[in-house]
Amino acid sequence: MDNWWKNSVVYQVYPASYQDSNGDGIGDLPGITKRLDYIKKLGVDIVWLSPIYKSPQVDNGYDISDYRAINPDFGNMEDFDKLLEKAHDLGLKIMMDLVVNHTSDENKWFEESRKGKDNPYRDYYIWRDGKDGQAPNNWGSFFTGPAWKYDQDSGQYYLHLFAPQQPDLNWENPNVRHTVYDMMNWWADKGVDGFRMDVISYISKPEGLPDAIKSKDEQYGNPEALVANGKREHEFLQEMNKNVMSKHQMVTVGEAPAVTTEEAEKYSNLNGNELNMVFQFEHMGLDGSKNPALGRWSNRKALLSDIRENLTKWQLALYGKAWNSLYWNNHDQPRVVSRFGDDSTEEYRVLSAKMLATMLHFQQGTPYIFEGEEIGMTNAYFKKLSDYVDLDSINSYHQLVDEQDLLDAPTMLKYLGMHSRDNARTPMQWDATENAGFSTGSTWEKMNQNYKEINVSKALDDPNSIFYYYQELIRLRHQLPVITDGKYELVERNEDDPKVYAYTRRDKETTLLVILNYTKENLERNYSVPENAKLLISNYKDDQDDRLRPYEAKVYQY
Ligand code: ISL
Ligand code: CA
Repeated sequence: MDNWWKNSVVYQVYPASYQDSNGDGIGDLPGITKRLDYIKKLGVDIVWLSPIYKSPQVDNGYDISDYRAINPDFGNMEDFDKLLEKAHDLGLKIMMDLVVNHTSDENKWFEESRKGKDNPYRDYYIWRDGKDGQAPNNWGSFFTGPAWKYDQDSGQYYLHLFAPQQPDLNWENPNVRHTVYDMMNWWADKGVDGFRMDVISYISKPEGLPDAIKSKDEQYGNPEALVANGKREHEFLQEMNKNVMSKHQMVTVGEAPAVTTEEAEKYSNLNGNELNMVFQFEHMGLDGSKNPALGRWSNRKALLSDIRENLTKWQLALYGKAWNSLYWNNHDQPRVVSRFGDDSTEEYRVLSAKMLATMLHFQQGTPYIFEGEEIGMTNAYFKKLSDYVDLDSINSYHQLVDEQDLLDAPTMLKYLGMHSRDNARTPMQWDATENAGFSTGSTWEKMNQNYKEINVSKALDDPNSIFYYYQELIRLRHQLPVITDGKYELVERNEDDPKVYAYTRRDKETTLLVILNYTKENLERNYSVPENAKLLISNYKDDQDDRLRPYEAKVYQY
């Protein structure tokens, strides 16, 4: 079917944290293969694998040293072929992560490139002379510090928007672009079904690489506004599409920080000459600090009014023009039940996880579920800095606490507990045995201590679990076209309600009415529900017309 991905649901696997098969404490491909039956049971259609390529793992595989080899910790190409074969036998598609804004500094292209100005690979990366003994411009890296690194031997600087070990590729160079397209075709010929494209909105850098705006007390300027959605962005993606996507049946999603709805209409336009959809980030920024110098580091709760306004904006803007992706979680984000829900009691954890799932899964777009979300895994809330392994968390701590003195240590630890990427990366909780059945060895990332209470085995034994609720949401999406195609509308006067979110989805035959209590309060609310409406799904066993119980979610069909 054309556009088969429109009523599909994607499940993201973070390979290092899914299932270890050989006791070295690191998840691997044979481990994932073994768990494909579980993923199939959930009912999803597509499995997105975070990077499995050869990599020194400075940024957990988002630093690739060989695009055509498997990271030895994860297995080898034969293991990958087996995984792909079993997935296809089960009717699951495999989506690979594609990280081509930058490579690892151990990639052979970069090793050549840094050999000198005359090397044929020099122009694969972004090298510049300094300015008055300083970096070429004032850009800061997204992982703290400057975005430029000086190379003694050649006397030039190279650009790295992320870690110094992640040099940015030069997309102005057609050889770079065609090398990337060849590599993508090689994977597609192998049988992979699509790509999730890492920070793809950053590949077209501005001419002249001008300074970024920066306030007096900031050490570096934030380059995001300059590098995102650049001048040649859409040209590059259309070229990629012609050279790769148009030749295969595949699904593509671009990770697109700083994307606006206007830009998304181009990236994921319905002509299909760029990408199928993009990940927008606006709803992920709603609980950031009010102080720009602190970025996302805060423990502020997002307001329902902000979430509702943002989701509604995207639903309306892209309708009939482009395609949304829907997500609460990924390997960079805190656990949604801890973030927008309530993990303070077992009852609230289960109710609020289902409420948030309902909010998202009845919207238009392709839903993404991050491993463990389907059992309501929570933030890890580590207590000590030494528990954290993510370079972004550790760098941010040192910058804000030690260098800039903007936060004291206990406050930053609290903020890490809310927003560190490690919260998403603690190993998958399979059962109540040691290390949650993830590994018999000592794990690369500390376990979340609550695995005896929250795990897959328990969820599968409980008919009221979050797992079966997600399974039902997926089943409904596959069954009811209105969830894929229906028009979204906010319920009248709902925009003023600070506690309840209510919307409809409608096609010629059917209307769905979604009503969600974002709070733990027992609310008096009377939403007019037609006589003939039937309750399609709810996180409570019975229905009460004029009340909304804590975190109640209900969907009527008429
Ligand atoms: O992780 C972040 C904070 O929540 C983001 O700023 C993140 O760096 C940004 O979304 C880009 O993420 C992607 O590229 C990074 C990699 O570290 C992330 O894991 C990846 O998802 C660099 O490749
Ligand atoms: Ca292993």
